[in-house]
Amino acid sequence: MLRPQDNGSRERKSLNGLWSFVLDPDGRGRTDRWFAGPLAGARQMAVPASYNDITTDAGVRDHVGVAWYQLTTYVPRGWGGRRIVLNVEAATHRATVWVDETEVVAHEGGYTPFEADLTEHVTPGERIRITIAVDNTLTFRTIPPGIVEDTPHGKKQKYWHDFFNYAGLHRSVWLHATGPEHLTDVTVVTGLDGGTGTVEYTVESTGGARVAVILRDADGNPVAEGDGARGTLVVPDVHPWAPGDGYLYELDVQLFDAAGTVLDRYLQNVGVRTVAVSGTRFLLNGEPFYFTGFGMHEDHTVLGKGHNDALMLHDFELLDWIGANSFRTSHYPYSQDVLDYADRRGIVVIDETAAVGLNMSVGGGMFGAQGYPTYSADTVNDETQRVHAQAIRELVARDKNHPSVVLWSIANEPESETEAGEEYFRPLFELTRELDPTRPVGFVNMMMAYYPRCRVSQFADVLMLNRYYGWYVATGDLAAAEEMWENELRGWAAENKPILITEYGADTYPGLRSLTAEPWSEEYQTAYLEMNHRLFDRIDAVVGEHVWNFADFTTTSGIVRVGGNKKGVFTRDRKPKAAAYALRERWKGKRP
Ligand code: GCB
Repeated sequence: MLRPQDNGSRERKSLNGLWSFVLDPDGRGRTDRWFAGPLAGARQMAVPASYNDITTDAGVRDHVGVAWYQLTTYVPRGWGGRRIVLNVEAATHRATVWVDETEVVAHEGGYTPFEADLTEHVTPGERIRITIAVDNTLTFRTIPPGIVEDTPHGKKQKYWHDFFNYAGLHRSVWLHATGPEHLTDVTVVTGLDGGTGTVEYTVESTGGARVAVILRDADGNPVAEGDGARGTLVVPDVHPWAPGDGYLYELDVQLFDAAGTVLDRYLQNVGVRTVAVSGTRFLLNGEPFYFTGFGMHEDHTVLGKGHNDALMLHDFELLDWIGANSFRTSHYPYSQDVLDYADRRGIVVIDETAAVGLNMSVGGGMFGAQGYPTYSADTVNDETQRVHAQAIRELVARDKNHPSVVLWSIANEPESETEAGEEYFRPLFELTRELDPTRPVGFVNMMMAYYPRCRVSQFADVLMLNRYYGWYVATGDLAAAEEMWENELRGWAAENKPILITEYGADTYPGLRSLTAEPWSEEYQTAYLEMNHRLFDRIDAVVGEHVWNFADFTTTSGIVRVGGNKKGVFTRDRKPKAAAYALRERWKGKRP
């Protein structure tokens, strides 16, 4: 699937704005055919946004089940004879779409795009009614998993991950048009040999029309051309894409009819770079790379997980200010706008699926539900694995061309110390490598699968570890924490793989100060991070540090969360805590 684009051969029309919106707590809408007319009793809802925090109504915030969105719009008059497509960048977690009274598509998975061909169902110049039923329910057959408990006070959604189950149309919705014969996919794989770059391209299209490509540099000058649906372009004196230097070429892909008329066109950004793992080194363009940065969240006041360009730009400015060269899309695929911008800024990305919380023993029920085995016929099972595999397929298909993406993370903190975990993950690693042989693959290991208990890390190219010595373990005792952590880390270091510390952090209440570095104080967060850094600097196999978290974020409520998770180095509204200055000094050499 190609992202909608405006380029002279393709047009797109944004459907962002205010839609009609109504909750469906009893799940009657489908049987009662709510798509067949205007939604009764609807209020307005902003797209893109999570619906949860827009209103003042707890019923909206804590809704479990289906919510209906509806928009009446016009198909542009000039689109006669065109192929007309509806593209939804994200509907969390599952959606069914109708155009007028016709069901046109259904999709599972809250963070990857889907589309429906509307050509047969609409008339250019005429009005259409688009209705999208979005279901936020998490079950053992969804990624991420959850359970809905029927209580005397209504349905309650429980899950094993530590962020609020925001839902809705989180990203843009488009109508777009192409010619009937059109390009369907573009894949690029880049290489470097000294000062020469290569761009191996594969183009897919309907019909058998001729494909030609031109690669242009950032000034628009052609540097290589190719004829045919696949080939390798050679770029002498290449300007590689590198961390901090997001240099992009543009691959202009065109489809021609026999008379040489352009039928379709797609412009694909290309960053020429290589990724490899060698022993304990993570190599970008053949050079050892050390990751500095964060696990992040798409999480903002009012918007929830809704994408917003201004807030995105500000987050990248903060990454730059603090000296972060990278981040992980914890714990789901982020907006395509974020990845496009990371390409452009030269920020390195670890791209993660939404497979979080496949671990029923986390925190002794800290996140709300316990007493289940993780892997069993009734809990995480073959069907869950099938949904997980599909999530990996959609992630790789969406993000394969981003130079910023250097590593796939196929899950966060699953149960990985058991045989069942090993069996569950083996085929998923195989699948990811088959889909993309060019990038390393890993998953994020958690404390309960400490060295040498983990049975899944044998499949990973890179060891990604989340550890909280000094927070969840040896709370407040940094000397003990350092000793325990070092013992474990030295075990992992013997595995001869690069180690990335994907999470380490301490909840910190902004403004709470303490002379003796007490947990929750700003001083403790700084001292905790310093202890970790001393240790990482002693272990050669550590190739990166991602603090948990970039910013405070919303979680489900509970006794270990004070207005959400407070491990942010920035507050939720992006104000620095004291630790931000300490990190800036370490990562950028800048003193406060
Ligand atoms: C973790 C999880 C992350 C949580 C974090 C915490 O290990 O990966 O999602 O938010 O711990 O703060 O407990």
